[in-house]
Amino acid sequence: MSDQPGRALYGETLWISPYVFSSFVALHEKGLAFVVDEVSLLENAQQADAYRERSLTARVPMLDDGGFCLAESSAIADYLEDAYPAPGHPRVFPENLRDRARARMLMAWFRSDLGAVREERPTTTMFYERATRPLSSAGIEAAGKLIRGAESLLRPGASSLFGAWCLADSELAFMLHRLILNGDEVPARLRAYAQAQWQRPVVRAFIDHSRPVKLPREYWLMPVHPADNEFARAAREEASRS
Ligand SMILES: N[C@@H](CCC(=O)N[C@@H](CS)C(=O)NCC(=O)O)C(=O)O
Repeated sequence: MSDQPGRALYGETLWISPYVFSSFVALHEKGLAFVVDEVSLLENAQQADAYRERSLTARVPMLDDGGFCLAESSAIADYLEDAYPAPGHPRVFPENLRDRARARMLMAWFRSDLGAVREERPTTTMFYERATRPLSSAGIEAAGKLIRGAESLLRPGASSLFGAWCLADSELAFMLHRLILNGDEVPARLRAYAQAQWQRPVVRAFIDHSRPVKLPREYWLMPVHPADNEFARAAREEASRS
């Protein structure tokens, strides 16, 4: 664990966490220098005393900003916007109050709803092997809800939700890529928007970051995954056969 005064983002070793992605993008877009300290969730390192005490949540991401530690990606984004405001630093949320509220609404929505998209199209299927099963009816319903929400906010031809990039654009592009990369249906307009957002240099820096070539076998065996998750179940069945 980094003991340098300065700024560190605690992420994870596979570089597949959507929440670490959010904090990584926010820090970069703010123009702040930081190091990434990788916590091995596979080895349960988030439960080590020192990390648990500093993060309170024993989860990643955690930001250490000169000794001030903060977990929860949405709190990290809010803190960065307040601690490093415009005009000295680029905004990560829209300037307009209502757009800002909408951006935060979207980010809260991605974290609290649309569970079937997150479960059936986990980030392992974006960065490692693609999903092999079609979306279930719950998955289709959640994907439809995501698509309808995005379509009603994104004006035709717009390359960002609120007139200029904000963190909700990167998060929406990330959510849509769960579907796009797995060959699920996404309307052309949204696909074009998400693919353009995907090319943003900071987004690419996360996506293209080196990660283990193969998804470690233990990943889906981690107790943190719900027992009824199809990927966790398949991994347990495979482990019991070998
Ligand atoms: N709501 C949290 C979610 C963080 C989260 O779920 N982190 C996962 C990695 S994607 C984690 O640390 N899992 C390990 C554990 O819960 O023990 C946020 O937005 O930061």
